[in-house]
Amino acid sequence: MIYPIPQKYELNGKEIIVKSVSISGEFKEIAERVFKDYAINCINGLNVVFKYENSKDTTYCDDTARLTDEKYIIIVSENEVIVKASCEKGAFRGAHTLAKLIVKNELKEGTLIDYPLFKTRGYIEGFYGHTWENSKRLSVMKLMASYGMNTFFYAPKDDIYHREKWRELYPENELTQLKNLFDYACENYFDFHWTIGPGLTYKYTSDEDFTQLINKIKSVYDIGVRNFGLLLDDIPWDFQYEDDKNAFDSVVDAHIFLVNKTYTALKEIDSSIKLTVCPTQYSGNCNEYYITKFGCNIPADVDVFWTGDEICSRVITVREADEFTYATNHRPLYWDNYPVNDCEMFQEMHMGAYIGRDKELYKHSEGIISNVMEYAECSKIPLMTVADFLWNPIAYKPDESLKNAHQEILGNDADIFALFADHLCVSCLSRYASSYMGEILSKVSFLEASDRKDESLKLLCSYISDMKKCLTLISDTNVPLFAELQKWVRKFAMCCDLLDDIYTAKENPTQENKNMLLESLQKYNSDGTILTGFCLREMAEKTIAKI
Ligand code: LTM
Repeated sequence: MIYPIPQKYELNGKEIIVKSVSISGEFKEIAERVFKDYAINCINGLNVVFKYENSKDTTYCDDTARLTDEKYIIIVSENEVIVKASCEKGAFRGAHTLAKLIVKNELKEGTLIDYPLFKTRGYIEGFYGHTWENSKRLSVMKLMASYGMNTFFYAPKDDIYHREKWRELYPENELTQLKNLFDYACENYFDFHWTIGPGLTYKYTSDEDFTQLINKIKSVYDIGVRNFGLLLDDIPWDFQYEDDKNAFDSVVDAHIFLVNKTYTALKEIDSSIKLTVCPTQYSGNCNEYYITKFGCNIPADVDVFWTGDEICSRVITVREADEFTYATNHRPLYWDNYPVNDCEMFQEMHMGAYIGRDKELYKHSEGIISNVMEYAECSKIPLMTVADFLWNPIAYKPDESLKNAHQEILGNDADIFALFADHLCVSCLSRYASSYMGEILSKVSFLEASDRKDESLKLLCSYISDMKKCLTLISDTNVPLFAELQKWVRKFAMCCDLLDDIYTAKENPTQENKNMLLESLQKYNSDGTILTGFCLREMAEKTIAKI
């Protein structure tokens, strides 16, 4: 199977082995660019025609009752493949799918019809912590484009020009970097949203502040950006200035005033500008005074960010989405705080599959924007699962999507890496980690309790040996993913030591081995990095108690 899973996959005929292709048609250039990334030879091979077709077939989705520019159709016959799309975006998506089919040797005669279900599918660099280097930004964007995402929000809390020094224009060098990123987004058919968070020091009654805000936005407009975000999250709930206190009844009135004024000013600059806002209350029950008043008093075409019933929500439901829409006159655009692991979550590594979001949300929201971790390489893994869900939530299977994500990044090492990844999934989505380890350790205990000590030790020994192979793999800091995971790798090494000592104490339950195990358990527990679930500690404690 290829990911994201296409909507209508009827390639059931004769298998077609492709060694190289010859591309023609209106979208030839786009297709060749995409195929190059998959190392597919584009000379003298199977005829592939990328055809422009503007019809209901290539533009309309029954499932969403919406027009889309991302739909494509692939028709495969023995001597030819035809990819039909109504515009470049659709052709780009079709090229990725066809390339994946070819690379995975999954091309067969038949027809594939595909389109995304969620309209807005993307991620936001919106965390506290080290901002991503531009090279990382490009690398994540390229990958996510190949997984069908279409939206990026630039909102790093630690970019001083985004928040702290919002009044200051970007220095030339930084603006050039931003332009490079914007251009790259365009090449990859991403909607690029640049955002500003002035709320820490903004004076709502100050004309000068407003002029500076618009000037700053205008400076980014001048490099080509047309989508902007005004982020009022994580700012004081009180007014900072006496004049503001006297001018507005409450903070929400000041925010409504600012959003409307900004909206009007931006539309005067260019009516095509899109504005998204993040209110100061961005989670909750949807019936609170702030959010209802805020939503009902800003223009209908301004998108409103919402993180769900909590800042980091375990589940997001259709019912809550509808309540938000009812209360605010806006369908929520989810700022989903997963996989982000900043602030209090800094000891966790969020690499589990995306779960807990209603499949039908695509009919009840503007879309989902996933807030990433400061670890760009690590973020790629959960982000691929987010992308799979957003493209086709109906067919989405979290475990399979995660497995594919591991394969995408780790290739042949994916299975061994999974032994480490088993522990990296404690997050707001789920408090449980180490499900595979849990299975093994409970089998070990069962065999031991059934007086099958040899079998029990054998199983434990084989698991420890696999864990050590995994440790060798992930200790290679030349691999960017593993370099980012250092803190968790160190704890994984302690976990392997602890398992070793459990084994030794079980095999030879002497006082000396008991003490060694106690020491290693204390060492493991004193490191705050979050790794394994309770099963490991439980086994260590029970082993100690028995001696
Ligand atoms: O969620 C929002 C709207 N704002 C901040 C984020 O910047 C931050 O990354 C997350 C997670 O800590 N929480 C927030 O409140």
